[in-house]
Amino acid sequence: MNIKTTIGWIGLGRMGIPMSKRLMDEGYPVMVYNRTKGKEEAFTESLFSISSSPAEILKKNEVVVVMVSDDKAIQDIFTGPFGLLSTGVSGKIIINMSTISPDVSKEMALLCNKQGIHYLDAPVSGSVKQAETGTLVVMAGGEEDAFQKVRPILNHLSKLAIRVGANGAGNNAKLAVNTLLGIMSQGLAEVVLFAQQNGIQTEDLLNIINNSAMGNVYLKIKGDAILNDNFQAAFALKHIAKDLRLAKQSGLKSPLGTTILKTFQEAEAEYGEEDIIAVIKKLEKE
Ligand code: NA7
Repeated sequence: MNIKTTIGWIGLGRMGIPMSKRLMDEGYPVMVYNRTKGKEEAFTESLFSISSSPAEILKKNEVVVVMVSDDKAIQDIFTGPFGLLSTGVSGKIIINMSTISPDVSKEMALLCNKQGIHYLDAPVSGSVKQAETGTLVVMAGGEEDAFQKVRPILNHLSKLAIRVGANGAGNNAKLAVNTLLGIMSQGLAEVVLFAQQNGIQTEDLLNIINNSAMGNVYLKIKGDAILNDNFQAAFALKHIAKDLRLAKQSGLKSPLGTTILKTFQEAEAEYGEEDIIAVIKKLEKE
């Protein structure tokens, strides 16, 4: 796809801002829309314009990327008044990068296809830092042709963009990946607390884990967060609770999956806005 492809970007949250910025920095003209006004003040780039509705975004751009929080947000943006599907235009490509339920994704894909719009579900693995550095992992569901057309755009956002099947497959792959994220987060929190109870310094335990065969980037980052008492959300705990609920709807009923869903749901009211690893504060109270 030509470098001059115009991109409409919907959703200027923690992920949407750095991701859309990257495309502007790559020379794409980007038109942005966010439900709450003022978020666009984050941009100093010249190649952007502001839109007042998803409908206008679709009319004026070839490719539209949607990066919002959940199923409800997607339904509002696609089927609400002045939503994407209120326009009647065809031939465009919509890339839905939000983590939502595979069922809602398939429903939106069907509505888009009826209108001659190509729909790709393309959620990402990675957080704000990976969004800023273009090192996310994109897992896409939808037509191969549409995927190949937008691949140059996805390549600017990610270190790996992979098509895993038809519509909904990207969402299911994301739910699998995030279930592992939840399991690893709760696992790390549990062993840190266990070691503390037995008089082992957290720093020592993390040093051991990081230098063992189990050491990995994720455990290092979250271990550092625990050590520094830094629970500012890179990936909000409320989002993992949402993803695990979606995984359950998609059929996840394994022992660990069931356990972490319960933990994160219980933690959500108090720590939902904090980082996923704030689960340690909930477990500490038990
Ligand atoms: P954030 O930072 O919580 O941002 C959420 C975005 O979604 C933000 O732009 C919201 O607009 C938008 N939103 C939420 N509800 C709606 C509705 N009903 N209509 C329109 N727009 C809405 O999330 P992240 O950027 O961290 O994460 C985005 C996705 O990536 C999510 O699926 C994660 O699981 C992974 P607002 O500014 O509130 O008006």
